[in-house]
Formats: sequence, C-alpha cells, structure tokens
Amino acid sequence: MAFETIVVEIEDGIATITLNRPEVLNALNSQVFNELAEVAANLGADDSVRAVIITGGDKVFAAGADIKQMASLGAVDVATSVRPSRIAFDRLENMSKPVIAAINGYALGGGCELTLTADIRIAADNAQLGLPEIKLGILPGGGGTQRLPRLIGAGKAKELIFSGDFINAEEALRIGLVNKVVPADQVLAEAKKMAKKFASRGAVALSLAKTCINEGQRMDLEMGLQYEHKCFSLLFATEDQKEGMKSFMEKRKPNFQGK
Ligand code: CO8
Repeated sequence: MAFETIVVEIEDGIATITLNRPEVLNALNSQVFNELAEVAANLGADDSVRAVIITGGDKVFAAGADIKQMASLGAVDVATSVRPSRIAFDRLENMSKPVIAAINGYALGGGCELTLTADIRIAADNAQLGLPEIKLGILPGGGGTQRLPRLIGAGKAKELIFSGDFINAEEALRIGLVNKVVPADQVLAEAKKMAKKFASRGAVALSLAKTCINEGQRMDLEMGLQYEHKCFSLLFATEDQKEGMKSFMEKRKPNFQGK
C-alpha cells in the first residue's frame, strides 16, 4: 500500500498507520483523509490483519485539520463537498477489529477527533489533547461534539469544547479520554503489546463485542440488550466458541481460528 501522507506497516497481523506530514505537525488535509479512508477499507477487508494502530510518530499525533486548507472555504463548499474525513472516521470506527490510537505530543482538533474513532487511546506522558476549534470561530466538526460527550460525559466535553483549552495526559486519563498513560518512548510498544493481546482472542467474538458496544450507544437499553443477546447466541455457531470452552475444560490455552 503506497501512500504519500501516511505510512502503513503490517507485522505479525498488526497494522500500524503512521501519519506523515511532520512539517505541519501532521495536520490533516483532504489527501490524508482520502488515504485514511482507503487504508481503513483495505485493512478492514484483510483477514490477516487482526488489530490496527494509528499513530503520528514519536513527536506529535496531529495538530488538527489543516487550517491553511480550510481557511478559504465557504459554507457551501463545506456543506456540499464529499466529506472524506467522515468516510475515513466512520470506517476506522466501524472496522471489525480493534483500533488503538498511540498518542505522542499534540492531539488537537481533528487530530483529537481521529483518536476518538479508535477503540483505545494510549497517551505519552507528554501528550496534550484538546479541541481548540472554538478559538478559530468553528466547532469540532469531525465528530467531536458527538463522540466526546459519549466517551467522557456532556459536562466535561462542554468544558473542553467551549474553552478550547488543552489538557495534559494525566488529566485526559482522569476524565477517561485516554485509557493509559506511559512514558513517551514506550507508547508504540505499549500499543503493540495491547494489540497483540487483542489479536490472540477470538476474532469473531471480539468483533461482535465491538459491534454490540458501538451499536448499543445508538439504542435504548432494551434494544441494546436484545441486540447483545442475538450476537451472544450467534457466537455459539462458531468454532472459536467450541474451542474456547473445550480448552477451558482441558486446562490449556485456546487456539482460536477466527471462525
Ligand atoms: N493546520 C495547518 N498547519 C498547521 C497546523 C494545522 N492545524 N498546526 C500546525 N501547523 C503548522 C504551522 O503553521 C507551522 O508551519 P510553518 O512552519 O509553515 O509556519 C508548523 O505546523 C509548526 O507549527 P508551530 O510553529 O505553530 O508549532 P508550535 O510548536 O509553536 O505550536 C501548536 C504547536 C500549539 C500545536 C500550534 O501549531 C497550533 O496551535 N496549531 C493549530 C491547532 C489547532 O487549532 N487545531 C485545530 C484545527 S481546526 C480542526 O481541527 C477542525 C476539525 C473539524 C473538521 C475536520 C474533520 C476532521
């Protein structure tokens, strides 16, 4: 997979997508979104890929959408143009495998919103996260007003969005915006360790668990419980369920095949 604004590496079933516009702190322009949308489709369809990591490298995750590209747009341009960011973000969020954001340095605006499409966020102790769009006279239009309150609650989300303030990794951990904070030089290693653990689990069960959680957030409790019950029942048609329970009774590790 050859791209210009991202680098994609696959090793032992774990794909790592690295944003690659260091000269502008990985600002996300339409080319980045198009490439992310394409790679998300490719990796989503590749059964040999069991988990995906998205990172900006060891200095910065992403300082937001590309302000220079947005500055001259009119309302009609924004409203009517195909939203490659929406396609990219939806595909990443709905990928049937775990996605982990490994965050070093700034994750701001669209960069922070990109991390919200991931299932798990691991931050460096030097990370700074925030949604500073308000200071540019706009709002977080990459899902920030929707995904952030669902993750951390409306009150904290409003504080971050109304102020535009950055918060450090420790505060991000405290409010549940990130799952884990580690020293800056260990972020990618920690993400790979977690990805490897997820990849060792039953892929169908993990994928359905992700779907239950994601779809459940769009349903009321009763619908969500019914949906969960259908997914739970379905898993009893898989070889992984037979293997998982057999291995327990035989006191050995399961050997899941993802089917
Ligand atoms: N867009 C374009 N260029 C950027 C961006 C950006 N978001 N951020 C940094 N750059 C560029 C700078 O212009 C600079 O380039 P140059 O050397 O040519 O002047 C280079 O990157 C280095 O940046 P700084 O010199 O500013 O570096 P500092 O270390 O002094 O400051 C900061 C780092 C604090 C991160 C600062 O660069 C900054 O405030 N950046 C903008 C942060 C921001 O406001 N982000 C939100 C953008 S709007 C947005 O994301 C909307 C998303 C919703 C719609 C899109 C869907 C996803």
